[in-house]
Amino acid sequence: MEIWQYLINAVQKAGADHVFGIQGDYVLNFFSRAHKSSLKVVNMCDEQGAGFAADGYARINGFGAVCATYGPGCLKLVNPTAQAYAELSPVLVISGVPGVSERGGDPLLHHKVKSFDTQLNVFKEMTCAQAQLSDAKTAAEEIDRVIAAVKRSKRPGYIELPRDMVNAETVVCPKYPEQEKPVDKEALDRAVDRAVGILSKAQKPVISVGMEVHRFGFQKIVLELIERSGFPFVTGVLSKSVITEFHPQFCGVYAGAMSPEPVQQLVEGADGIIAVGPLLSDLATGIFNFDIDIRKTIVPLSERVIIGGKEFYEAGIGSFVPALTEKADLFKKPDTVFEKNKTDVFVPVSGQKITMKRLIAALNGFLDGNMIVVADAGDAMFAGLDLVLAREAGFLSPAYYASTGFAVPAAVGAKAAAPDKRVIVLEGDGSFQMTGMEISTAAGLGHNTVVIILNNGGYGTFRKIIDGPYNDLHNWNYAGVPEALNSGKGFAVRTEDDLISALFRVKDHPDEMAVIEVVLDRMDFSERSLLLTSRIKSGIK
Ligand SMILES: Cc1ncc(C[n+]2csc(CCOP(=O)(O)OP(=O)(O)O)c2C)c(N)n1
Ligand SMILES: [Mg+2]
Repeated sequence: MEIWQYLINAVQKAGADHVFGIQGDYVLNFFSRAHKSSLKVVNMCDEQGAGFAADGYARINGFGAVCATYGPGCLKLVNPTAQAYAELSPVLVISGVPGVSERGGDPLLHHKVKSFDTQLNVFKEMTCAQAQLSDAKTAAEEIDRVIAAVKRSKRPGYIELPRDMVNAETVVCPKYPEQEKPVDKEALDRAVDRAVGILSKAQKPVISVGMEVHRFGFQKIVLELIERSGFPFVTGVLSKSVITEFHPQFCGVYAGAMSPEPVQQLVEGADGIIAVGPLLSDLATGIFNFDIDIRKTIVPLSERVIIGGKEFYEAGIGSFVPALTEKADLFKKPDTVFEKNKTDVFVPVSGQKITMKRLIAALNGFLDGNMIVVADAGDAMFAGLDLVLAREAGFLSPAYYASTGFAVPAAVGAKAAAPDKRVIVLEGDGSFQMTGMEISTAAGLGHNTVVIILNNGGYGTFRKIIDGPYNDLHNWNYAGVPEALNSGKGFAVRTEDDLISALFRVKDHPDEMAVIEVVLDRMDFSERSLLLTSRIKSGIK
């Protein structure tokens, strides 16, 4: 089989039927072949957008791919690949590079930086495995090695395809199924007994569902633990909606000091916490402000379990959680009464200026289980944490690495991965000005995406920390964007009535793309954003 064909087959076998990217002469041959294959190639406006699209696709689909040319193309993928690495998104980066036969004497071929390997060296910092397909004999094996590492670790991988190797014949080697690491039954029993010891004494237990539950596909076994134990559960900023938020035991999104009062009390007042697969970043904990007794915590991770803060066992979520669930009779609390995060009901007040708080209340009435929300870094994400979503994994956000400009391109990937769903983008004006042009890609693909732009005149998040002209942006006619694209409908929302009529119109036109510009006061922030920035400000002083 020729290398290009093997690579396309391998991407498809890994689970992706789309690849996002932009071509260039080093990747043109591969691109044209991919276009003719059954893989769907999505041409984006910019490589950074392609990287975010592949990330959004991978977060929903479990594997994504992006393809770019050497140098200026692929180096624009650095930021989205870094985000995918930091937030466990399995994306394969494929770069067409100068041919093996062109490199003798180290010529100044266009797009080269310092050496032919500069790009590879950069990507080593943000990928779990790398391969240069410069030897046809081993190319197939190398492709398999990188893709297996991506699937296993849920981190990006990197493959360079020299342009003179695209049509070289590679040797297809037999596949051996990956051996699962055997479970140490004794260690597992010890861990479960110890956890049962904590939980059986707990009067106010809680389960916190973390990001790894989604990334490694443990939703089913965690849901079983939740239901058999009867414990209330919360999610975190990176795991919002991993389990449906319509579940009767769901109480809200916990983020340390950046949490609504009832959710903070539920978690910090607990005397037994099962925190499954968390990522305890600053943004997930209100800048590390959380008052939890570590001795009462049980933290199953993908490959180990930490109990009481110090003991490590050779078991991970996959074996530990079902074993703990089996003993649920020893600690279950089926009749516990717990307080949930409250959501406001939205009844529009005529002529009333729209605010962030009321927007979220209105969206809670608008969203349904057929929608996926992609919220960008900034107040879109903080405010978005209090949206209540019926759909599992219906909320995507770069809540740790926090690269602004994620949402519109990620929505292109999300829609490609879930074509029967409607994607709702929630993002700030600043983020939209960074990568919003990818709405053109969405329009070209006929997507019915709804982009809600929170226009607060600039980088609002920083106004509360240190304000100045560096937080201001030139104002656009955001509602005019669909007209410029010859696609979709634009709305400028200033009042509650404007908002409700825009949302009705959007619901009534399920096939139409829409941009809803929500004009907010410059100093109108969500409660969570205010809590966070006051912490940051006190750290800066
Ligand atoms: C790529 C990138 N550049 C800069 C930042 C720093 N940053 C964080 S929030 C933010 C403001 C974004 O503005 P907007 O999208 O309008 O959101 P708002 O703060 O107004 O809610 C910026 C620039 C970042 N996180 N990522
Ligand atoms: Mg803004």
